[in-house]
Amino acid sequence: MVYLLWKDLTACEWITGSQRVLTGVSFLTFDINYRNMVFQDFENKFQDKIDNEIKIEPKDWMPESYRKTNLRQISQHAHSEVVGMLPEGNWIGRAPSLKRKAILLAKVQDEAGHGLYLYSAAETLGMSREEMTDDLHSGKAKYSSIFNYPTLTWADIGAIGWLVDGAAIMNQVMLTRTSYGPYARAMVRICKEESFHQRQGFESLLVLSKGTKEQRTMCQDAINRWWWPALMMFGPQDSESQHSEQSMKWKIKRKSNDELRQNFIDMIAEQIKTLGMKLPDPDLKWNEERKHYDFGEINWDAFWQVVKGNGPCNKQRLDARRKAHEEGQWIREAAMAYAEKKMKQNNY
Ligand code: BYC
Repeated sequence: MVYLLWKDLTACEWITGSQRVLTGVSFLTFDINYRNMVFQDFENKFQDKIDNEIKIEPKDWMPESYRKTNLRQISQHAHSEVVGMLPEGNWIGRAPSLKRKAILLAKVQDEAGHGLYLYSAAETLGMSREEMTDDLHSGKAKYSSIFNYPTLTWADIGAIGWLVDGAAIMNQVMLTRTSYGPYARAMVRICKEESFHQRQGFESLLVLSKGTKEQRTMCQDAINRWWWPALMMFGPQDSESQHSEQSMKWKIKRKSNDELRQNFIDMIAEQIKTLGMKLPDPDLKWNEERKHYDFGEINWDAFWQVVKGNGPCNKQRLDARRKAHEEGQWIREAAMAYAEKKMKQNNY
């Protein structure tokens, strides 16, 4: 475009016989200024759309860093759904009744579906599913810290449903209004399914909380172990969150990490009363002035250790994903061969 303009300008000056000659240096300045002007114009229009709640769609112009931020977040989110199947899948064969087994199977299948919608949304930003999978397996891409803890007893499955899916919904409801269209639309269905997941988790713990002494102890123990990791799901404190400010400006995120964490604590601190259990935080206390619960210090060192790959199950989780991928190679090949055969039959 700039080249054409330069050509037009010289042609025009030649035609009008202008004596003015643009030197190499002035052309360069012109070129840079022109590019900045065009870019600024695109960027202003882009931000106007966001400010006016118009969704950004795959073929729309977007700043490269907006594309990268969405790609990073959506693919991490997809990986979390897929890795998140592992701790729960661990209990499918050991669920205490047929009813619980059927519910758990359905839930784990839902998570696989969420992963697929999200990978598809991320692909619209120009990265293939294969590349995203490779990034997960090589450790380059992150997934939620929460899935690096073991599921030691049946009560952990209830605690995951209630606390982990509960934290996920708190975050994801705002994502149904995120500025990137394909991500927002994927989140609508995901949220509907997640709210069923949370309720089934709570109901499962409610049964345990009304059960035998051993069942009540098991329920409390699971809550003790999942509480702090669930709070870490919302990410680092706002003061340490490197992406929040820009993501809020672009309305990728609509609430900050700390705001969502506080909303979650306020909700759970009330719900636990129905269970007759305790949250493992001696500093948890209603603050009448703030109209929120105060809570204790989160162990951020432990959080960053897990994020960096040193949590209790990081290695196990990635090994399981790599193995599943290798063992699924023949299925991918068979699906490709079938698709090629069909295309030939239909003369494509
Ligand atoms: N774990 O600047 P920040 C589910 C990283 S699955 C690991 O605040 P951002 C379910 C962060 O990536 C639910 N890493 O980042 C499935 C960044 O590092 P990079 C999963 C974390 O993106 C199965 C750095 O720390 N939900 O529900 O503005 C069964 C600085 O953070 C974590 C989603 O993925 C973490 N917890 O905000 C059951 C929701 N927190 O990337 C349930 C979508 C932060 O620069 N994601 N980091 O290397 C988000 O909303 C945001 O990405 C976050 C972080 C709020 C998580």
